[in-house]
Amino acid sequence: GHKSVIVWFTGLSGSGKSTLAHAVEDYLHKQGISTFVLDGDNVRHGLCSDLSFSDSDRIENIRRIGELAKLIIEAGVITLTAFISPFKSDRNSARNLVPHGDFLEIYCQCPIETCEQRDVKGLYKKARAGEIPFFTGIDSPYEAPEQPELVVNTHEQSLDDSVQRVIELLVSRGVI
Ligand code: GGZ
Repeated sequence: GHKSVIVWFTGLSGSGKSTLAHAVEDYLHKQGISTFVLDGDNVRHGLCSDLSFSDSDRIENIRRIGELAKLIIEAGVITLTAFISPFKSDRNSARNLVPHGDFLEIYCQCPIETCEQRDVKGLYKKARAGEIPFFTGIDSPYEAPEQPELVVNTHEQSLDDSVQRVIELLVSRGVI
């Protein structure tokens, strides 16, 4: 058995949130544990397709994701969310939707220079060229978590190491 919790990844675009969430999911699936990953690919194109990247729309994006994650854990499924979620207050609102201990915040720390070098989708280049306004880390803020349950440094740690750190957290918190 396992406890259903929200595992909330936060960090810049290109910091590895979604990759890590899916790698943790693969690990848990091999143990027969049911999980669900929410990320931009399955949320921003559907449930939140009416929202932009203005501060107020990001706040609404994160509010919906928090409520959705809460519903999914009520179904007994570990929910992994991978959104920039740049504002501390919105992450804390999501945390406060569920019982104490059922929300684990994981900061995917990575220097913006590295995210920009990776530039998997070419978005940093476009943002620098002024083609994407309000890009996080360039002309829109990112508030780093002060007391996350875990920090993974995706610049220095391998993906396997980061997965192990997350699994250790889940074990130490009695989730799995
Ligand atoms: C940041 C943006 C922007 C702007 C489009 N700022 O690397 P990606 O592509 O896949 O991740 C980014 C994603 C961020 O969406 P979130 O829902 O996670 O953001 S938030 O939590 O702030 O609501 C990036 C892409 O969308 N993208 N425009 N202006 N990222």
